[in-house]
Amino acid sequence: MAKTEPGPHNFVFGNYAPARESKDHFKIKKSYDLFIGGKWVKASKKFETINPATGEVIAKVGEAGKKEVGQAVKAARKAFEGEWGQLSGAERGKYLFRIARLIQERSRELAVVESMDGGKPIRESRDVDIPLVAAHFFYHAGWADKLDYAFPGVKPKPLGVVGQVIPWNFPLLMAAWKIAPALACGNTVVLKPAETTPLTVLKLAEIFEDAGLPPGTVNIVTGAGETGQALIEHPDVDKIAFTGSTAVGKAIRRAIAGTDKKFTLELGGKAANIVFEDAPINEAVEGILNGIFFNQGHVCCAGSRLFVQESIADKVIKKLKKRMETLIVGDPLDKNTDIGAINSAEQLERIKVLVKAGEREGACIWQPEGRLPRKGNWFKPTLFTECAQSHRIVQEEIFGPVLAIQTFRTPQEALEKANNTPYGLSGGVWTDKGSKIFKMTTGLKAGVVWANTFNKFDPTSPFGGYKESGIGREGGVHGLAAYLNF
Ligand code: TAP
Repeated sequence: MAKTEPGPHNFVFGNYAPARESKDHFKIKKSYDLFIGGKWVKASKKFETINPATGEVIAKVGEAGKKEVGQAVKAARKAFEGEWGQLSGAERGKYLFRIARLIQERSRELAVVESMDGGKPIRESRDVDIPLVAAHFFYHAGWADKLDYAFPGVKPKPLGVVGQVIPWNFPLLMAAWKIAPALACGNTVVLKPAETTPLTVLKLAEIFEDAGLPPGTVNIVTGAGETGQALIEHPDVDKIAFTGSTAVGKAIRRAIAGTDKKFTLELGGKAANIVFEDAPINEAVEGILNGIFFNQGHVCCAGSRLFVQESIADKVIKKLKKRMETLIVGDPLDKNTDIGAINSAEQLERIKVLVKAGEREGACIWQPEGRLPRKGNWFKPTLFTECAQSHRIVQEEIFGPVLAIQTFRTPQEALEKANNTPYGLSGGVWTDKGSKIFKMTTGLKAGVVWANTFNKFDPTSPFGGYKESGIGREGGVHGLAAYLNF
């Protein structure tokens, strides 16, 4: 394919005609209220949610204060002690199946809104996020009437009202990870989505209405950090389920210390992706790209530290650069796009600060040629070589499309370097040898380790971290246990 000049809105190598997903098959309202007790309740204040690819306002959204959070918790308590709490597991399962099917019916709409509000490429929201959202509801629907079999010999009981706070990188998927198991286990929910990505969760509330979910079973309070804090601190919340940064996770632990609230915290990460000389190199290169550039690197388990065996380092880095030159950065709604917009101006600034620190500390930066779109928040796919263990770009979570590369000679050296981080969420190993896979996966201090693949998710599989990456697991039977009293 001929190399062409990059166009004004695309960072393109090759003659790709735009293939834009249409926005005319659904409606986004100009303004959204809070979803409390099965009704849309006006908030005293509103804030704007912005398309990070264009800078345009998409809609206004309610900002819940302490009073509205209190109303939501009250509605959730009423539903727990009333209609929802009295349903059998089989009846709860029917609601979850209905919600899963409605998500599938509205999947195109949900995918487009997710890409507009958050900036991720439509290929990802269409092929990864939304199918997994439906899968989480289907999976947990199946458990709702089988909890006695999941935990034989103990009659598990729901916890009560669950307060859930989620981040902006997988807005609807994180909501599904939290709401589906909570409901399957018989709890009721108050959920706060992230300030920059409230829209798909509000659309999920419309789906709850369409499914006839009893009022108050799930309540959605949009807002910023203060809204999350009001929910965490509310005395009538029985459990906190939080996904977000380690700093806020620590603040939450301090806030609930001395209470009998249960909690799970899914926090940050700095995963090591380890490539041995006997790995299938081309596949590993694709896995490295997927590991760090999926969702612009806004992924808690992103393979942001690459460890390559010294003997193949030059070859792997050369192939990586060649492949990075073909990545298309641009319009999230274009089906050709590989890397979309950075979620917010604030996050873009954080990425820039850490990348500058990498250069200042002596690492060697490389980015492909090309021009970024003029409007919106963008960052080129970036790699650093000559990294040291002490560099900030190796130690701190960048949460952007930035890869820090180091080399190693022996498996032991790779393990020592990989585990030298405060985080312990995920990791990856690329090798042809099964025995090496076992050695590395058992030696890595991480909750999830992929072998010869990366960033694969499934509702049946527990997910969560060690050390500063969090406490507790979500998904699978382990995830159910976190929503039950024994
Ligand atoms: P945070 O800034 O921690 O925000 C997460 C959520 O908490 C948002 O809804 C946020 O509201 C809210 N929040 C902020 N301050 C709060 C407070 N004091 N009390 C209660 N809630 C508060 O994280 P983020 O920047 O949105 O997300 C990125 C982080 O999430 C990364 O570190 C990433 O690794 C982590 N993450 C982890 C996982 C798992 S499974 N481990 C998955 C995805 C993301 P606002 O949005 O309004 O600030």
